Amino acid sequence: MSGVSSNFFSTKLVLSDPEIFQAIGNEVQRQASQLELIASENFVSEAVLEATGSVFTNKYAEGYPGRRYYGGCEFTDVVERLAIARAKKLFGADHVNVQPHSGTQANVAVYMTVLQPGDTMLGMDLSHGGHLTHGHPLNFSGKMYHVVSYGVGKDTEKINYTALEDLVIENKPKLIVIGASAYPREINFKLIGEIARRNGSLVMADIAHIAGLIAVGEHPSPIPHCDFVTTTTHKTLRGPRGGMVMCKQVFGKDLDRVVFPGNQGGPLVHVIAAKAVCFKEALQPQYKSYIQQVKKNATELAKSIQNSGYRIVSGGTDNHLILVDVFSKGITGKQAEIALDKAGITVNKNTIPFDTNSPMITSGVRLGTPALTTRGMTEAEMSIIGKLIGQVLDNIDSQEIIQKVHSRVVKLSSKFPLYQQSRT
Ligand code: DSN
Repeated sequence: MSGVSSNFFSTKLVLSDPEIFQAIGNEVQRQASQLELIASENFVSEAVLEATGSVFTNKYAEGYPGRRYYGGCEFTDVVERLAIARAKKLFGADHVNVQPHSGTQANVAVYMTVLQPGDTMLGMDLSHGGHLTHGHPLNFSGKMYHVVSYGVGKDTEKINYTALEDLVIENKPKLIVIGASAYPREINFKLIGEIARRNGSLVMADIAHIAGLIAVGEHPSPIPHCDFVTTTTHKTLRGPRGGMVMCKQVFGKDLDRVVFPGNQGGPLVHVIAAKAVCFKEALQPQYKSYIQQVKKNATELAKSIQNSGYRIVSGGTDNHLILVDVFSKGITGKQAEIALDKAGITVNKNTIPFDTNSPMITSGVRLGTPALTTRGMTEAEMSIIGKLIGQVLDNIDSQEIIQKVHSRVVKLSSKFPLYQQSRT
């Protein structure tokens, strides 16, 4: 049972929809018995789960607090105002919109606020750590705008700010997008802000991965330097699955109009309630200690994997994630992901800078520590997990070794229970 109460989830479903009840039960067990190292995932608190599953899912509330297109929004307004006020306090933002349904919707909202189709924007190449919505040719962003991509230096595997500025001077983008989904190093938002101002560009920081670190001062904040800051709320922030935009006051009205009615209809009020709960949690001192431990754990995990003989992209990490170059030892990211999955260690294959393999194969795997840190694991466990990862990667064709590692994974995870309390 790995520390999960069998009746943690509702007893209503078991009668009305046993198939979905079973799938949820299986997922609870999977999350509890495996080592979750996907850098963008986390385990929310029971309070966040409760708000997400609340009766606010029944409510239509198109509009904004005090200006709705539906009656009966008095408690919805309480929720949305609290979410906005807490987000402002957490990040020091001038203006906040908590309605975007996802990180992608948040980015769409900013682009539509300041760009016209065909305008030039600068974004980080996906294979260097960027995100699909930062201008990938298969994404709406790459189809709708003229995108110029920047990346990391070949020698350092860190963002090359000089090359980035050269691209800005050459292409005069209306918007510079800075932020990443697979970049283990600190981002110099101050310098990007200076580059943008020197060259007459606007700048948007997408902090989806590092929002939690920024909230507690464990990564420099983009707020003073960027016109817009977007984020998801479900990664290091440890809230419900959703998005948010923060911006300078001058863009607030236009941005709000783009989110609704421009892009979305009714907000997900139950999710906004859960966002408010997550922001309150992130304002507590325990959350800062949690994030500090996330970073220590990532550093230790990187060291342990390195000691097992694997190359860490850029030589280490400054945040919550690590990119491991497995292809330098002759295996692909896809093979590594499958073998680790069999051992109960969940990661995702990921391209590494200048990858020679396709995105479906890749030369690397991406690992992050937010979820395991939520479970209470510290450096001692990271050191063990790094060795277990090394054993699996060294023996991807040995079912015997993978099975042995799997037994150790089950034992280790059972010592760090997840969702112990029954809700019934
Ligand atoms: N898919 C997310 C991640 O895993 O980083 C980014 O949107």
